[in-house]
Amino acid sequence: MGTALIYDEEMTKYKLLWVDPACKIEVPERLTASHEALVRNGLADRCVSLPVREAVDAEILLVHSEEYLEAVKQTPHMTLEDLKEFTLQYGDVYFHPNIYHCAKLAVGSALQLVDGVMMGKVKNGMALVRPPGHHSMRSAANGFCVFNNVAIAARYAKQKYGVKRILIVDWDIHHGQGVQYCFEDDPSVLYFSWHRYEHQKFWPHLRDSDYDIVGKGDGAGFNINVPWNKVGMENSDYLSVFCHILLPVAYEFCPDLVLVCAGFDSAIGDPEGKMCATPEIFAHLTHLLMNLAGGKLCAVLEGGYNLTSLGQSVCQTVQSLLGDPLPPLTDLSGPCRSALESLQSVRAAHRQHWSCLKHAVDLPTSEISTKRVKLSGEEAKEQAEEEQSGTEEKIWAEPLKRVSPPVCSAVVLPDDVVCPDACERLGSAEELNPHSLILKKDFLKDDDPLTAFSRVFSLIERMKKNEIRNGLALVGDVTMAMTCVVQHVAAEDNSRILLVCVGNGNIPSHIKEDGKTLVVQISCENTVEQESKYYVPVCLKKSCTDSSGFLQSVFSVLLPLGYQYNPRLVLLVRTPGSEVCDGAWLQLTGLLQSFAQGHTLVLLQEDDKACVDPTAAVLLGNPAPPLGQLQASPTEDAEAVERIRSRLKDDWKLLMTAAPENG
Ligand code: Q9C
Ligand code: ZN
Repeated sequence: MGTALIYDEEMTKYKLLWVDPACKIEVPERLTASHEALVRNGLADRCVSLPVREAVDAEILLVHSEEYLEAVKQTPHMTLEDLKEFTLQYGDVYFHPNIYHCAKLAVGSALQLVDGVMMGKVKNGMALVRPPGHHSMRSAANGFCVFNNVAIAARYAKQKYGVKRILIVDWDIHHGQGVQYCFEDDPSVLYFSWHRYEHQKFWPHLRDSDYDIVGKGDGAGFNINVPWNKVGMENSDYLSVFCHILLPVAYEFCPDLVLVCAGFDSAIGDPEGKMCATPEIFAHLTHLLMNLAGGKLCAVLEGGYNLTSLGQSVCQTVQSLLGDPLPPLTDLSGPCRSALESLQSVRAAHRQHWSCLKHAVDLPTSEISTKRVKLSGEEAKEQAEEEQSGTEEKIWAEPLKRVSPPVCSAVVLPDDVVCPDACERLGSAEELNPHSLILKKDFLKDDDPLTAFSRVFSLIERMKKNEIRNGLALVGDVTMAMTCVVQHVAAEDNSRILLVCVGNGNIPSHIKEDGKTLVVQISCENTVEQESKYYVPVCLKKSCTDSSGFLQSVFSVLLPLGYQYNPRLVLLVRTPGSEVCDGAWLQLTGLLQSFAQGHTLVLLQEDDKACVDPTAAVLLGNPAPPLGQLQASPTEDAEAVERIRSRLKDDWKLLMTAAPENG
């Protein structure tokens, strides 16, 4: 099943016909630049192209009033003077004789995408549309938006497909107040938005956009606003919000469908957003949402006004939807002070609504984080001056190509284990096929262990050469296999291994101390061993039966550590005695594909045969199955996770969720 792309040149056929500085950035080239970037990078051809259609009145009326629809219907017949006049009643928007037609196509595109995904024609997709939608309200155009494309799509999905819970992620740099107003009392739609706010000094200047606006009545808790009170937010700031707010809440909510208000004015170079997150961040944001709702994700274009940054960001998003390996994110120095203040405020405002935030302590950090607790003194002054003159032109590197290796998953299995679905059993390493490689020989149970070793080592070598993306081995002794692999890989320069060990068991101390291996062990045994910067034992009393505690440690500890460590290889190990292969394990496997360009080696103990097929399916790029709405994790487990974060946050700044006290 493929990825849908919806685009029609017709939506480039309206523009601003008079002088209006507020609207001059919303140009037809936004759409052509996005589409041409997809074509140029060979991405458009890899998508399933779905036709656009005009939305009908009944669909528009799912969100908008009859009076407003009737008013907009008149615009194609208006003179230039009438259009100007009509426009004046709304904020930061313009009308054109063809915009009503385009606005119906924009809504229709979002609905076609929802149809494609809900009917199972495609697994996910993106709609490139103009005009955008998230600012438009029941009876008002606003912020370049005429009809609220995504809000209508959400109501449509509920009505037509009986979808129970919808998550809307609005990563555009403006607050989608139209979406908020539409669903603020509705607990079936969780709306998340981050937005440039600057304590209400930034457009649309609404009190309603602040962190303490959490929804009304039954909808309390289902509206999450993350205000950015400074410009210049970076990848670290965006990732922190995903790890410490959005992902835990989204998994607790357990949506049946994810809609993204995909605006790219939150990327570097954008004249509106003035943020510094690179286009690659959208590869990760997209990927991090792709294991929710069984992978049913529809992204609909909103803003984005730097044509270069926009094109690159659209490509990153679509490549993740297509399942290409994730680009590395470097320079993750941790969130800045202002971002931490926002994070802390949002978590506090939502503590009473979400169990995953109930135990969040967010004590101020004892130490001032180094580089990026900036925006004080000289630097802040320089930045203010730069902004006033408006001359600063951001420069960033073009994203690297994301090359899919010819082989996705290679598997080392004993003879008696049945080949996983979608894999072909091969006789030898030389017979690589495009999808999988099965090395039949039993690893480490063999009377010729050197041969067995060499197979796994050759698998790793091929990963390094990017001939294979990932691998899975079912072995006689996981601890020994893990030790050998780590020694083998750590022997060379620049090897950083992220070793994720699920289950009890001793990890040899030389691994924990080699300085090249970051070990995260999630177990249910109290460890008396020495914790260190590179050995992070997460002890969950109920980890074997409770996915909420397990996932909490994944979002709030493992993902931040992994992002900051930027490993070359992820080694994911299940030690004997871990319970049967469950949904949380599969989610973990999927989420870890964020790192090391997807170079993950999974080691399973030979009695874990039942885990092979589902794990292989996730390694092959299928979404992990949804876990169901999560219960609150046991208090002691939640507290254990919080303790780890506070112990390590000075070494690993992405673990921070509160601003330093001093400074
Ligand atoms: N300096 C979207 O991104 N304010 N809309 C413009 C120009 C309005 C943005 C001020 C921005 C609207 C979909
Ligand atoms: Zn925007």
